[in-house]
Amino acid sequence: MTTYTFPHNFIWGAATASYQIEGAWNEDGKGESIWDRFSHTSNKVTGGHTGDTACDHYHRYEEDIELMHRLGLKAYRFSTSWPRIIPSGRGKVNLKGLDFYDRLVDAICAANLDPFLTLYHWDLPQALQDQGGWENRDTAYAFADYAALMVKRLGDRVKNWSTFNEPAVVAFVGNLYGEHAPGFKDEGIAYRVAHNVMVAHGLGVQAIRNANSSLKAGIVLNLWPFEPETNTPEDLSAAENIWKANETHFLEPIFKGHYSPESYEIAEKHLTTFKDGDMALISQELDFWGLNFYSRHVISGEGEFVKVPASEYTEMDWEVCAPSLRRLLVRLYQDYKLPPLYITENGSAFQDEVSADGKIHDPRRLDYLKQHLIQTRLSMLDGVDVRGYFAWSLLDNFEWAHGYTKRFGLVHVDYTTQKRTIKDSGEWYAQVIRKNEVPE
Ligand code: IFM
Repeated sequence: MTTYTFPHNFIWGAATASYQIEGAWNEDGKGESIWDRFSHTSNKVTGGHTGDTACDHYHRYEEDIELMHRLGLKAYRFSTSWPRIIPSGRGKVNLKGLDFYDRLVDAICAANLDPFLTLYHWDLPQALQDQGGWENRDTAYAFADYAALMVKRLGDRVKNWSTFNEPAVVAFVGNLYGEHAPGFKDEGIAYRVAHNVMVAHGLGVQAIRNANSSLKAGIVLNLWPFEPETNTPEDLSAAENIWKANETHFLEPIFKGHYSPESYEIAEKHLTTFKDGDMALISQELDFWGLNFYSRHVISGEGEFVKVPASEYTEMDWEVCAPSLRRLLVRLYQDYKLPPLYITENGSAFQDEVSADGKIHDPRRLDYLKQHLIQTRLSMLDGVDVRGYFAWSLLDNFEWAHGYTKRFGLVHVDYTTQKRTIKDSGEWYAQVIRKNEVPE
């Protein structure tokens, strides 16, 4: 039996995001976020679900940190809710909100976990959306002020700071496909949002470093490789063209300092707020970057998405294809000059049942995790500088437009009682962490 041993300093973690777990949507002075507004609007989220209570982490964070401790995690990736801290997005600070994150970070550190903080995981203050949201360049400056405030308060304990989680989802799922808050379906808005979010990232990196030069700053991108259905020249070129038009939209500006010709062709006419100096701001050197990887797209010669009959698909209808993670990583490190990498999210949604013994046997999630960890290790042996891995997610939680119908957690949450139960996959992950190796 092969075992895959990881370097002794490899960081094993799990991730969550504020809106998906915290609840307490209007407590202790918190302002409304675009996700509060969106989920409170009918027909936006499956079943009319909202994040009003979610996993009630705002009140139960100590219990959740105890769970992380039991799993043996070395690090915890979470995001802070901007409207909890600055209810109107700029100006007056809500001290109770700031105190919450202060207590949270203290408790994370007391449990010997390394906090990895993301400043923006989609819950924009609604007050800023009312002034144009990310389409308004001023939001980027407000973001930088928020970043500086957070660093001043938490930078003595939090070393790793990500500006944004998945800017592509922010821009396109929220503003072109209308499936996420704020729910627009407008190509122009989407491309302007994408650009302003990158500007905000650049300003955020500056703000983090100006506030405390010893910190590490990065960004988290979600990337889906586009792979050909077969190796015919038609399939290969169709997949490559779609990759370039879609997936390089953030990669090239951030890591090369210019838009790729393929994505700029569409973006250019919309970029009314582009300013000289933007690309230098956007492409500042980073200390690390995060990759959120879930699956791949398979493309036919006609440029159509195809399903692979022999493959397994998760509840999200995402193909399980771990080797494409390794192929993606190797390609990225050939195409770009990249800083060290954390896999900041990776995981799978499957239906779970609590069995008679009270346990959650989730062999498919366990196997997904195992296959992706093996491919992560293989990519490291290929030379990719992966420093850590964060499973998505610590807890079952609010899966955006799908509400609570998709469960990604290592820990099961009963949303009626808020009882947490570590799933088999979570127990298995704990053993991997303990031994620092993955058995085949
Ligand atoms: O739940 C999300 C997370 O918020 C961002 N990345 C993908 C996950 C699964 O869809």
